[in-house]
Amino acid sequence: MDVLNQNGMAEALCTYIENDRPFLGICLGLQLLFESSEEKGLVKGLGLIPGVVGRFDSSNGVRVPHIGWNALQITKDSGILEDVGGQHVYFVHSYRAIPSNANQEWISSTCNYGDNFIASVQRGNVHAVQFHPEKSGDVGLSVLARFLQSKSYTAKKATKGKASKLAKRVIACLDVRANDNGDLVVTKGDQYDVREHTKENEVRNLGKPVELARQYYKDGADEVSFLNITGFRDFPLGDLPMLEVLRYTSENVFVPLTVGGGIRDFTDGNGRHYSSLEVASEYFRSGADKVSIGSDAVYAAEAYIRTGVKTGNSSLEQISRVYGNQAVVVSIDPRRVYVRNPGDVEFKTVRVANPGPAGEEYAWYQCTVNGGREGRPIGAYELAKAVEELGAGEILLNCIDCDGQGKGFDIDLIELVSNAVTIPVIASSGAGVVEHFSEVFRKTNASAALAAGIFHRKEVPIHSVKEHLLKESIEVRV
Ligand code: 1PR
Repeated sequence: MDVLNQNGMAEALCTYIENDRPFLGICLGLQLLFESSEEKGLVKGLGLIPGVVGRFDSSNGVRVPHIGWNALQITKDSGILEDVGGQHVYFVHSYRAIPSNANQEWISSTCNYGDNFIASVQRGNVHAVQFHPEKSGDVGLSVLARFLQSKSYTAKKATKGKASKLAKRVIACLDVRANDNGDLVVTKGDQYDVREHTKENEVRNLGKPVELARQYYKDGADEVSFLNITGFRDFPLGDLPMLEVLRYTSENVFVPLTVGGGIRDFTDGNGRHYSSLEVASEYFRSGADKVSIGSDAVYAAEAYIRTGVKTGNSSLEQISRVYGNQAVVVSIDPRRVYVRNPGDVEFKTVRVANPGPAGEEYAWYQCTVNGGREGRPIGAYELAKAVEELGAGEILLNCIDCDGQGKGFDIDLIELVSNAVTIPVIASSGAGVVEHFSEVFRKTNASAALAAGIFHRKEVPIHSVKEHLLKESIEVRV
């Protein structure tokens, strides 16, 4: 709104909309049509629709940000949402507008997430949607196509979809790094070891990142993550192929893309300083929807716990301040450490389902940096709570012990962390069969489950995972 006001666009937009010219607002583009928003204090909007945009209330049990796929409840036919009733579309936001008598005439669909909120509005040729059609797969593309056809809309009877909860997400993860010839390849480790155990000891090569991402999109992945696993030692903006991977992928993949690896402040060989915000901005401009921070988030959490001070300078704080919490994922790489008694360590422990090698009944989960190479004096539980306070919008929870083992997710760890925070948690590491996905969703509060090896090796297709979850009455996007 500041920018629109400064350059005179706010007034021009109001005139444009009042003249019923074709308009499609997306996400903030819907929110700015309202009178005001509580985000960053009370900010005045364009004031075309009565109502105040407020934050979701996490005290009624929902995780904020609202990230993921929900079905729409169509309340009137707006032309562009034809056939969309009951289908899942992708949302990512912490603030929303609430239906009221005063704004009722505008509402074309609502969605339920803790409470009922406005998912789309329409009057004449003016449309706005809270969800992201550009990230909602074929359903979203059809919404955009209908808007672009720009015929005059004649009201038809609205199709009502059935009530829907937030769907559980299935995410395909591509660990990417340069192989010994300098080509960017998708690789996959066993407990983070990505080298073949052969004489040549080469980096395991499981395919090309852009092609695989496209395939997973077609197969029904709800999200695709790229982790530049050697980003911690190379300067990511020097890694132009990674930016190209994002650019090419986003031309054909219309679900959210996350990119991680090496996001931190950096000074190059010529003494030029790059802030982590600049690094992240380049990723966003190249097509990423979220960035994922690993090592740098561990250092930031350690400093925050030690001093109790939020400096505002960590990568986590810098990026979430500008792009919003929902754009910042913290990727945790913990390793299980067994102990006999909870009092043996200063970190939060869990009673483990399977005792340790010497019969230990408890474990804590030690965070690591630099791709698991260095253990740090902080537990996954403590880290998760600290990064939520510093501005993380989501946690990608790996587990070095389970990575690549195909024996199932670490339920103890995922339960521990997902109960510690109110932001969404993505369970990662260890998926081997479809039943592991239903297990993690039944036994923990994870919002999404991520897998790599089983998809790359074509052992379990994504659609089989979804079919299984549906059979188990777990809501997913189909
Ligand atoms: O520390 O900010 O530079 O970020 C580095 C990022 O790279 C982190 O997100 C870290 O998790 C990741 N990473 C670093 N080294 C490795 C490695 O494997 N040697 N990959 C690595 C982590 C773990 C998962 C994996 C799941 C599922 N990969 O993302 O995809 O464990 O695997 P599975 O289904 O095959 O079991 P920074």
